[in-house]
Amino acid sequence: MPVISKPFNFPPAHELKRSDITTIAILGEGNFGLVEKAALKNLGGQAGAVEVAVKHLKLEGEAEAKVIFDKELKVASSLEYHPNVITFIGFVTLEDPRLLVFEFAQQGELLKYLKQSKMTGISPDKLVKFTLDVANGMSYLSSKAIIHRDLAARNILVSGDTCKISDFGFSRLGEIYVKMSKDRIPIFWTAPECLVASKAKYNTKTDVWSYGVLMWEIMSLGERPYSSGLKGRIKQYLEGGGRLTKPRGAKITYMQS
Ligand code: ACK
Repeated sequence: MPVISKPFNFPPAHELKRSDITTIAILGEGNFGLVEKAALKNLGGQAGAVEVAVKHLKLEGEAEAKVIFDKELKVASSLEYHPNVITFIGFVTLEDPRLLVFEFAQQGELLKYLKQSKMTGISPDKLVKFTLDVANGMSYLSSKAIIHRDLAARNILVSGDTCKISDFGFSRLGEIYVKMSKDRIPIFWTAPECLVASKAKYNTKTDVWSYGVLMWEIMSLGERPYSSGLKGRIKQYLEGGGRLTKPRGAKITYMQS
């Protein structure tokens, strides 16, 4: 079954028929419900089916899941094709369970991919290419005034040799102030100026901070940033000049100024 790896003639994201979607396998749990691999028929007059990833909105409870679903629908709908951003194909919103349908990325989450590559080996060139892929994708998002706010290796997908930005449930259009409950903040990826109880101000620059942590995750092959002991005092640690340590195994030497 073909995977959507380059743009072909299909319409912008639109309402899809549930009857055109056939589940192939369950991939895991996403931010607002189950994620499945599926086959989608009748896409833009394509003969046969294409592989897609389908995100389900949980049916019961959790108003928060619905909010995240709606945000992801809104942001994903504003995107056009970009090779480093997961392609949004369409949605089912007229009947339950509601679905968001994306391009299927064969190799799955970057974080798992990096951890596996500790066993299989991976070239430094490929790691550098991954960092460039994410930078290209983020440059596109910022050109559309989208702030991702949850940039991390767990939210990047790998398709062939290419990284694609995914998971727009916490993304916003334009510069904003948000009050977030503390436990929803991915603290080790968040810029220190946003580690406040209310009115955190996010913008492209705060995404750049997260991108730095993501580069560290790539170069350390999926290790967790910072020691877990810093959890309650990461803001003070960063403001005091503390930083991520050199990724284990990195051969980079830093120039003293
Ligand atoms: O490593 P994975 O298979 O990649 O496990 C997670 C799981 O669903 C929960 O998020 C996978 N996943 C999410 N979106 C996609 C996608 N568009 N293509 C392929 N796998 C996906 C993710």
